[in-house]
Amino acid sequence: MRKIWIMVTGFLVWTFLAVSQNTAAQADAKTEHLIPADKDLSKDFVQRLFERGKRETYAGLDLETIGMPVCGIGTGQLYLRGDGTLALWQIFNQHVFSGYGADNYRTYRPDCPVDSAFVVLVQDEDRIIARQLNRDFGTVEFSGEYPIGVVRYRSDDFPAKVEMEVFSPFIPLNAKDSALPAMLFHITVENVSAESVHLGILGWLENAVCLHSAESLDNVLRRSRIVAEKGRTVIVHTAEKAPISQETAPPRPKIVLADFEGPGYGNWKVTDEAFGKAPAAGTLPNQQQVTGFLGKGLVNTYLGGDDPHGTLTSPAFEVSRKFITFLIGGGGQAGQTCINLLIDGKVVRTAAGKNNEKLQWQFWNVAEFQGKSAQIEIVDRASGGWGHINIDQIELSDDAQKVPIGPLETLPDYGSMVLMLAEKDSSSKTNQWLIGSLSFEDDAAYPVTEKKSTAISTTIVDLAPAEKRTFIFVLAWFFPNHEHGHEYANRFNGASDVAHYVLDNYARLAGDTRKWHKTFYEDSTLPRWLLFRLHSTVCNLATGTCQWWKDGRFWAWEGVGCCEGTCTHVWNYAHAAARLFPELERAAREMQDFGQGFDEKTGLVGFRSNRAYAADGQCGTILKAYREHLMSADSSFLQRNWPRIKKALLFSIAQDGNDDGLIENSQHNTYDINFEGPNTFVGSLYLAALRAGEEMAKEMGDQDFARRCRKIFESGSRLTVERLWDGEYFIQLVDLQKYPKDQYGKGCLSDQLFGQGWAHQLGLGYIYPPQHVKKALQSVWKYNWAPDVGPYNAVHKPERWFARPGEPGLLTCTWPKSQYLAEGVRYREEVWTGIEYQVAGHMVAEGMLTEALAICHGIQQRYEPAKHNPFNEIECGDHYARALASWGVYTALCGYEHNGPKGHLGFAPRGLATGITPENFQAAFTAAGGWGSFSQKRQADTQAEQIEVRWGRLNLKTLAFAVPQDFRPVGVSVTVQGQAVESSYQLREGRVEITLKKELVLSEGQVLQVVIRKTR
Ligand SMILES: [Ca+2]
Ligand SMILES: [Ca+2]
Ligand SMILES: [Ca+2]
Repeated sequence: MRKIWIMVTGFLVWTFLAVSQNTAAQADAKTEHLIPADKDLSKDFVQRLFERGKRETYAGLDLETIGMPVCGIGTGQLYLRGDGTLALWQIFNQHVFSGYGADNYRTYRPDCPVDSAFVVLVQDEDRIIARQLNRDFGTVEFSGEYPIGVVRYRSDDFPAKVEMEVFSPFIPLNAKDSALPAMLFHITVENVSAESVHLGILGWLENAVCLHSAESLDNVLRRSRIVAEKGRTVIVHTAEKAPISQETAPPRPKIVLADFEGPGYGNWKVTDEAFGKAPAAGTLPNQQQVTGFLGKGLVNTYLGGDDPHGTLTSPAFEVSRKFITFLIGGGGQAGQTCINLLIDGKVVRTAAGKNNEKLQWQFWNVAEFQGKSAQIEIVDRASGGWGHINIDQIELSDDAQKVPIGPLETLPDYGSMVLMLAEKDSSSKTNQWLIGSLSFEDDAAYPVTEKKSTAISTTIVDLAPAEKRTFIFVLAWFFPNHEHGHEYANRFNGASDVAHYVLDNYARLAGDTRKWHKTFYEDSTLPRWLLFRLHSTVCNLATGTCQWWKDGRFWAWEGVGCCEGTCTHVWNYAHAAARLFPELERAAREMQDFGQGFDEKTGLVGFRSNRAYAADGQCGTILKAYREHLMSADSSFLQRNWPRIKKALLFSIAQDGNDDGLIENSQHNTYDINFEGPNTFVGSLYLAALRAGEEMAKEMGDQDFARRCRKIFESGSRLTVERLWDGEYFIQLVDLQKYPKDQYGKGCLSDQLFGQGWAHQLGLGYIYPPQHVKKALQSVWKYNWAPDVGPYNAVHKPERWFARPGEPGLLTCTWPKSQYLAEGVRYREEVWTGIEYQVAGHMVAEGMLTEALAICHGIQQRYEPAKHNPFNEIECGDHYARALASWGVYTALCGYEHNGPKGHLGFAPRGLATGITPENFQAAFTAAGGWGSFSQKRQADTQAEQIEVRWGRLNLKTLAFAVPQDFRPVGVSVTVQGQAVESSYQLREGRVEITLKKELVLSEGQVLQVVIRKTR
C-alpha cells in the first residue's frame, strides 16, 4: 500500500497559520523571507529518502488519475489508465492543444473516446460468466513503472485472478523498435478456486478510423474484418469509399439557417456576456485579424477579450437536408469553444475551432437525423488563451462539395487499426450471444458515422487449481497522414503489418524491454521511488509532445500541442532522450539547430527553428552538440557539424562583444523575457559552452580556437566572481532604473548555476571556484526550496499554479536580501519540475544528496496519484519537455562519464553512509553502442567494479572510478569473462584512471571486472 510521508511537523504548520492570520506578522512578511531556512526534515523522512524500498502499488481512488503513456516514441498518445483500461487515443494526427498550463494542474480521470476492452470469460456448465478488466472487477491494483504497466485484478466472487502486463517495446539505443505504433497486452489468468476452471479472454476494439472526420464525410464506410493470418487472429479496422449509388436524387436548394447579417440575433437565445446583443462586424478590439466570414456580420465571442462566457441557441428547426455546413474559427477547445447540434437536447454533433482567426468551412453529415427537430448551440465556456469561438453562415444543404476535405486517403485520421490475438480465434462464434452490441462478423461495412466494436476471443482453456495461462494481444495502428509524416510509415504498410512485426520479433522486443526494466529498476541499489520518478518523465517521448517525422527529424512541442519548434531553451534542460536514444537528439541537432533553424551567415540558432535568438538556447546548443558527440560511437557527428557548431559559438562570443567572458546585452531566454546585463543564468551556460567549444576544437585540431575559448572562459569565470558574487550566491548586474521589468537583480535565481550543472554532466569541471558553486547551491536550497509553498505563494501569487499550498516546491526566484521585485523575472513564483531536476542533478554532483532527494521527493509528493497523474509533469501544457531533465539527476547519482568516440567510461557513485552508497552500488547505464549494469563494491582492501553489457556493444579504451580520499592503489586487475586484460593505471584527483593496452569490444552478455587493490 502507498505510504504517506509526513515531513512538515505540526508545529511548523501552526507557525505558518500564525503568520497568515496575524496582520502585524503579515506586514513583516515584506521584510521576512517566507521560506524557512531550516527545512526541518525529520530523521525518519530523510532515512526513507535513501531506502531502497519497494515497487509502489496503487489502488482505489489513486487509480483514477493514472494515465501511463504506452505507445511508441512519436506515434501519438495513448494512456493505460490505473484500472487497465485505455484512454485519450490521440493517435489520429489531430492537433491537441493541452493548454498553457494555467488549468492543467488539476485532478481528473483521463477520458476515453474509443471503445475497447478485455473480458475474462468463465464457462460454468452451460453458463458463461464474463468479467471486464476495469475498475469494477473487484480489487484492482496498478504497479506500473515506465515503460511497463502492470495491473492486477481479483475478486472474492470470481474463480480467477488476473495480472495484465502492458507495454510498447522500449529498448534504449534502439529508437526504431521503441517507436512502434503498438501496445502489447499479456493477460495472465490464474485459477484461484479449488476446482478446475474453463476460461478464455474476449477482446474487442471499436473501429475508430476517421474518428474526427467521420461526421464530415459523405459516402464513406467503415470496414471491420476478422482475419486469420500466420496462426493469429486479427480484427482489422479500415475505412473506404462507398460504392457510388446509382440513383442519386438531385440536390435540393440549400436553406440558410443563419448568416448573422441582421442588427441582432433575432429569435436566437443568448445567455451571459460573451455574445453581446448582436453579431460582431468583424475583428474585435485587441483581437488578431478575423477573416473568412461572409458578408459583414458573424458570431465572434472575443467580446471583452477571452474571459467572458456565454451560449447562443437557435430556435428549433427540422433537419431537412443531408448536411449542415458552417464557417468556424476561434479556439480549439472541444466542448468549450464549440458549435453543437442538439437533438432532444442532446449533443449529437460538435465542432471546435483550430486556434485560428480565419473562419473555415466545416460540415456535419446529418443524413441519419433527417426529419427530426434540432437546435444549433454555439458555446463559449472558455477563458484564457483562445477562449472564444467564431461562427458564420450556417446552412442546411444536400451538397458537401464546397468543403475542402479529403480525398479520404489523405485525411489525418485515415488509416488502419488492429487488435491481434497471438493465437487462433476459436470460440467467438459460440460466444457472440454474450454481448449483444458487439460485432463478431468476419466482414462488416457500415456508414462511417456508426460506432461499432468488433470482438474476438481466445480458446476456452481448462485450468487446474493454481494453474496459470498467459494470453497475448497486440493493439496496433497506422495513421501515416501527419503533416510531416511518421517515421514508422517508412517501415510498415498498415496496422496489421505493425502487429505482425511485433509478434514475429516478440522474443527480442518483449525480452529487451523487460531486460531494461529489470536492469534499471530491479537490479539497482538506488531507491525504487526515485527510479520511478526519474524514469517516469521519459514517457514524454511517447506523448503528443514529441514527433518523429518521415524524413527522420525528431521534433517536439514544449508540452502537448504548444509551443512549437523543439524550443532550444526548454530542451536545454532535457537529458533523457540524449542518453537513452541519442540518435533522436542527433537528428534534432543536425536537422534543426544546425539545419533548418541555422542561419549560415551569422551562426544564429533560431530557437524554434526560426530566426529568433534566445541567449540560453544558443549556448545550450553548443553543450548539446558536445553531449551528442560524446554519446556517438565515432567522431563523424562532430566532423560533419563542427563548422556550424563553431559558428554558433562565435555568435555567442559576438554577443559578449569584447571577449571578456561576460554577455552584457539583451538576453532573451526561457522565462520568455530578456535579461539585461551580466548574469550567471546565461553566463554559466556561456562559460560551459566555451569549455565544450575548447574540447571540441582540440579534437578537431583547431588549436587557435581552443585557446581563444579558454581565454574568454578564464576571463569570464574571474570577472563573474568579481562582479556578481554577493557572498552567498550569484546576482544579476542590472540597472533597474533603466530596466524595471523582468529582471532579478539581487534575487536568488534557482537556475543561477545552470551551466555549471551542464559542465558536470559533460565532464567539463568547474567553471567557477568550487567553494562559490557549493555556497550558491546551498543558498538556492536555503532561500528557494519551500517545504510548503503556501505561505510564500499566499503573499506572492504565481502566474500559474504547479504546486498548491501544502505542497513542497523549488521557487524560480526569490529576493531574500533585497526588495521583492513585483515586476521581476517572469514566472518567479512558479515551481517547474525541469528546474527542480536541473538543480537536484547539480546538487548530487556537489554531494548535496539529501537536498537533491528532498527536491525530487517533493515532485513525487505533488504527483501522488490521488491528486495528479504521476506520469504527467505539467508546465506550459501536459508532459512538458523540460521534465526530461530528470535523467541528469540519474547520471549524477552514478557519477557517469562517457566519451563514445574515445571509448571512455567512468563512474563515481555518489552516496552517503547508508542507503545510496558507493560502498555497494549498482545501476543501469547507457553508452553510445550498448547498455547494461554497473556495480561497485568496496571492501577492506579492494574496490571491485563490474560492467555487464546486457544489450549492444561497448567499446572501451579507458575507464575511471572514484576512490575514497585515503585510498592508495597498489594494483589494478582487469578481466573480461575471467580472462586477464592488459592495462595500466594512475591515481589522479581521487580517481583511478585505467588505460587498456588494446581497445576492447564487449558484446551482450559479457562482463568486465576491475579489482583495485589498496594498501591496508
Ligand atoms: Ca455573415
Ligand atoms: Ca470566452
Ligand atoms: Ca562582454
